[in-house]
Amino acid sequence: MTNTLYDALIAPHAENNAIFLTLDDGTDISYKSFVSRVAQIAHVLTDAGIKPGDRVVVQAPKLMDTIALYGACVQAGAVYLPLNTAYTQSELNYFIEDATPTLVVCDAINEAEITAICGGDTHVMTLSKDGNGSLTTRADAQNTGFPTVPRGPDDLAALLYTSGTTGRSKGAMLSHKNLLSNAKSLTDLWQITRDDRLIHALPIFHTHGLFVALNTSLLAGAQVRFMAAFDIDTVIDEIPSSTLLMGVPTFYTRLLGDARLNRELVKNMRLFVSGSAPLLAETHTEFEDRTGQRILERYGMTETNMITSNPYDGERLAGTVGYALPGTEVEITDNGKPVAPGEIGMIEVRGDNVFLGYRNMPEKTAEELRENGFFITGDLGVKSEDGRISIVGRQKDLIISGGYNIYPKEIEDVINDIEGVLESAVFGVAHPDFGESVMAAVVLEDPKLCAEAIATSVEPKLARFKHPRRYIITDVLPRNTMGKVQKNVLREMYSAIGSG
Ligand code: MCA
Ligand code: AMP
Repeated sequence: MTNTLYDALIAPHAENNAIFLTLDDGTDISYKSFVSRVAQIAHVLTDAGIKPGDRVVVQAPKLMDTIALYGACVQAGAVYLPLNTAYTQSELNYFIEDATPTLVVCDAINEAEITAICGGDTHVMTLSKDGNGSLTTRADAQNTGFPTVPRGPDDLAALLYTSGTTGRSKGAMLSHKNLLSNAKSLTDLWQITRDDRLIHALPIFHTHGLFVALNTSLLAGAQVRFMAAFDIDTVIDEIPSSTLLMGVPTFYTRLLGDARLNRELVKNMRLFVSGSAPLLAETHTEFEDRTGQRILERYGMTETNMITSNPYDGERLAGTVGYALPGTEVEITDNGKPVAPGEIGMIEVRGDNVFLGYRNMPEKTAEELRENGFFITGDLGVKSEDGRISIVGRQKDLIISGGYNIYPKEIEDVINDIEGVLESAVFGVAHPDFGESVMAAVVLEDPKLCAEAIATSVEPKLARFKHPRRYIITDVLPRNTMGKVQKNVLREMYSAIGSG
C-alpha cells in the first residue's frame, strides 16, 4: 500500500544520515532522525484516536517538531491545518468551528483559551517555544517505526485557510497530488539537489515556507538552515555557507538596506527566489547591481500552490513572474474566454497543482473553480507571445503586507460592528518595508468616537499584522456612480501621509 506524499518526501530518508535541519542553536538534525521523529508523532496521533481524513489544527512555534508533526499527519493519513501564530482567539474560534479538528496542537500559553474554544470533543496538546509540551513528552515515549497509513493522490493532505473577499476565511483543500506535483516541478525547475543548503527564514504556516521551501528540500534531500524567524544578521551570517534563499520581497529590501550585502558575500549562493507579493523592478535591478545575481520571481496562491516561475536558465525579467510551471496551464481570460497575447485579463490556472475546493463552501468553490478545472485567481495579468506572464493588478480587494495577505473586507466587518461607526473602507498604501500597509477611513455615526477607541476595539479581534496602522475619520467615503467605494481615490488621497 502506498502513501503518495510520505513515499516521495519522507520514506526515502529512512537511512539517510545527511543533515536535514540546522537549528539556531547549531544543532543538526539528520534526515534519518527526522523520519524517526515523524513516526513517533504519528503514534501520538493514532493513540489520540485520529483517523485518516481527520483534521489536526496546529498553531505552534517554528520548531523541528512542528515540521515532524506535518510529516506525522501525512504518515498517519490526517489532514494538516497550520495557523498563523498571530491569530487571536476570535479568529481561532472560526477556524476550529469550521474545520472540526480531532486535535489542536498549540503553545502552552494558549492552551486554556483553546481548550475553552474546543469544548470537550477535541484533544488539545501543547508544543511550546522551548520545544517542550505534552505532544513532545508523549512522542518521546513512542516507537520510532510506524505503519504508514495508505493515502492516494486525491486524498486530502492539508487544509490551509485563506482569507476571502467576502470577509470569511475559506479552507483550501489540498491533496497529496497537489502538493507533490508542485514540489516536483519546482525541484526540477530550480535544480534543487542534496548539495543545496537553503536559508529558511519564512513562517511555516503558509504555502511558501511550508510547501515551497520544505517539500522541495525533502524531495531533493537538501540541507535546511532552519531559522525561528527572519533576522537580518543571522541571514547575512548564513549566506556564505548556503546556496539558496526563498523569501518575500521584504527580505530583499532589508538585505539591500544592509551594507554587508555584496558580491563577495553571495559568491556561494546559487539562487535567490522571491514570491508571495510583487517584487518591485527596482529591487530586482538594485539587487543585481549589488550582488551580480538576478532574483528569480515566481507566482502562486494557497489554492494552486506555485503557478509560474521565471526560468532558472534563461532571462529572469524584472516585473514578470515567468512561465507556467510544467504541467500547469495558465490562461488570461475575459469571462473565461482566452484573450490575445498582450491583452489584460483574469489569470486562470489548471493542473495537478490546483486544489480540490473550499471546505464546507460548495457555492464559493463553484464560483472560483470552473467545471473545466480552471481556477479563477482574482489576479489580472498579461501573457506575452512566448507565454511569459506579468501580473498587472488584482480584481480582488487584497492588501499584501510583508507577504501576508490581508483582506480589507474582514477588517471593515470588524470596524463596522463597532457601535458608533457608520461605515469604513480599508485600503493599502505603499510602505517601504512591507510593500503595502493597512489604512482605514471611517465614517462615524457617533461623533464622540475617536480613532484610538476604534483601534482598541479592533485589537482583540484581529491578528496584529492586519491592524490598520492609521485610522482616518472622514465625513464621507468617495464613491463612483454605481455607489462603489473608490479605494484608488482613498489611496491617492492618503498615500502622502503614510500609514505610520
Ligand atoms: C510583522 N508585522 C507585520 C508583518 N510582520 N505587520 C504587517 N505586515 C507584516 N507582514 C508586525 C508585527 O505585528 C509587529 O507589530 C511588528 O511588525 C514586528 O513583528 P516581527 O515579527 O518582529 O516582524 P518582522 O520580523 O519584521 O516580520 C516581517 C517579515 C514577516 C519577516 C516580513 O512578516 C514575514 O516573515 N513575512 C512572510 C510572510 C509569508 O510567509 N507569506 C507567504 C504567504 P508591532 O510591533 O506593532 O506589535 S503564502 C503566499 O502568499 C502564496 C501562496 C505565495 O505565493 O507564496
Ligand atoms: P495567498 O492568499 O496567500 O494564497 O496569496 C496569493 C496571492 O499573492 C496571489 O493571488 C497574488 O495576488 C499574490 N502573489 C503571490 N506571488 C506573487 C508575485 N510574485 N507577484 C505578485 N503577487 C503575488
